[in-house]
Amino acid sequence: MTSTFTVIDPTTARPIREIARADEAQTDAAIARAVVAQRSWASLPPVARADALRAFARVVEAHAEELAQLEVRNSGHPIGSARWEASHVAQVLNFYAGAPERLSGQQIPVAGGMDVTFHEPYGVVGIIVPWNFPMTIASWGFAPALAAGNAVVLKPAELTPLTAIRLGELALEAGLADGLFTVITGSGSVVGQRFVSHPDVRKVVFTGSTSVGMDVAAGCARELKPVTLELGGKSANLVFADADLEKAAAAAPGAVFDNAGQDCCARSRILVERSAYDRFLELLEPAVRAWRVGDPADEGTDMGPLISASHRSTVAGFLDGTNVAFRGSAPASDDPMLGDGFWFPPTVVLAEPHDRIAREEVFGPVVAVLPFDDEADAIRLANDTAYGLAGSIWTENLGRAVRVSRGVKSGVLSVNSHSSVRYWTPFGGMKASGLGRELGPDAAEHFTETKNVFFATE
Ligand code: TAP
Repeated sequence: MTSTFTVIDPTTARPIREIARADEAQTDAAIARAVVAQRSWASLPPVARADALRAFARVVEAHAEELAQLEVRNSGHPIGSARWEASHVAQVLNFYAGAPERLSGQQIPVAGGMDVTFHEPYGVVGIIVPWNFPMTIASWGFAPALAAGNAVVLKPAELTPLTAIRLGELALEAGLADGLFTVITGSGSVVGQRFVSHPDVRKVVFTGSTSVGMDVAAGCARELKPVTLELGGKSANLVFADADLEKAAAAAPGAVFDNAGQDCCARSRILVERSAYDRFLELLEPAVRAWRVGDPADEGTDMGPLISASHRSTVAGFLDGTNVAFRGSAPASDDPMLGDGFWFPPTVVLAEPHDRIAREEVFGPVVAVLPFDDEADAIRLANDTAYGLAGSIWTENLGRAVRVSRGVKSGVLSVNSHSSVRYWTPFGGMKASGLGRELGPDAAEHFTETKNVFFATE
């Protein structure tokens, strides 16, 4: 009998659906189908692969509202965010639909002949996705991997498989061959590990926690298999006294409480220049209190629930012994509609650099605020973490913005804004935040290996 798991709506704590849990043999069978589908896919003319990906994008766009509603239900994402995410998947597919015709190799001058390089697809790529942004993160892997001529097997997180399952169905509806893009539901320790150990999966893309990512990387090393890792973060939001403080304070809640803080790029440390510290907190408090936490299906909601009861306990545990400055609101437990959801109010904590709350990733709506003395101290504190994913710098001094953005060891920084993700610019982390880059103009090439061929002419 096939084992199953129950998908829960985090807004109501009620079950949504039972999903089959694939075992190793079923995973192997999907990989075997992918091997066959990849050969035909890679032999198509580039324009045919481009057209197929555009067709997939059109079908996703036509089902964007359905995908968004599914994400609201399965992940508790506010409907406005979920709509953005569904459209983003279509945009990522459209962007990488341009890649098959642009994956040019080189012609290198040599004596006695001609030397050219080819970007060969790996074959089958295994993609392991976390629960926080189920469809967007999936698309960052599958769109460029397919564009480069690979087949994809994709494992969504058990907590949030519904949009990935639907994307797999939409791929077939769009005309992609059976086996070319297969979504396999099941546990990380079985399906995910099989991607790592199976000899026919030639590259792995993993997004998730740093601890599991290190295990995945170690397993891939044993197989000499390339791996891309997108892991955790403890990103700094640096606010200098010369910044537009009103603007910086108004933007700060969105930078950390978006998706209930379950965002690897969350600016979960706000570092404020000491001379502006009190004023900044005064401005931050009303912005945090105005952050609307509630039913994600409601158009006016900024933030929904956390993903699970156990994750809520983990997040709450981070507050033990901390100095809470102020909190926003969340639906009360006696709310008849929403009381059983995994609610957690946005929380602002005053911290010292050595505090756990200032060092570890909470992955919830909690932000630590710390003062700094000068530019050098700001860079030192920003870098005083194992992570290096994202960060923001608020200053009206251009020279300082350049110096600090070069000094902070993070993969994705933004000045006077909190943007992190544009599909046409590179994304990824330094240090314990990851290995390799996703998105941007070069992502399809990262799903290929270079072949060099010399043709003798004499
Ligand atoms: P993980 O527990 O690491 O899970 C991520 C994915 O890996 C899930 O699909 C999980 O499957 C699977 N997995 C678990 N154990 C595995 C194993 N031994 N081998 C192979 N796959 C395995 O993380 P999470 O709780 O889902 O996500 C939260 C963490 O991810 C946070 O630390 C966050 O910062 C990080 N994250 C980073 C990014 C980027 S872009 N850098 C984006 C999102 C999240 P199951 O279904 O069994 O859990």
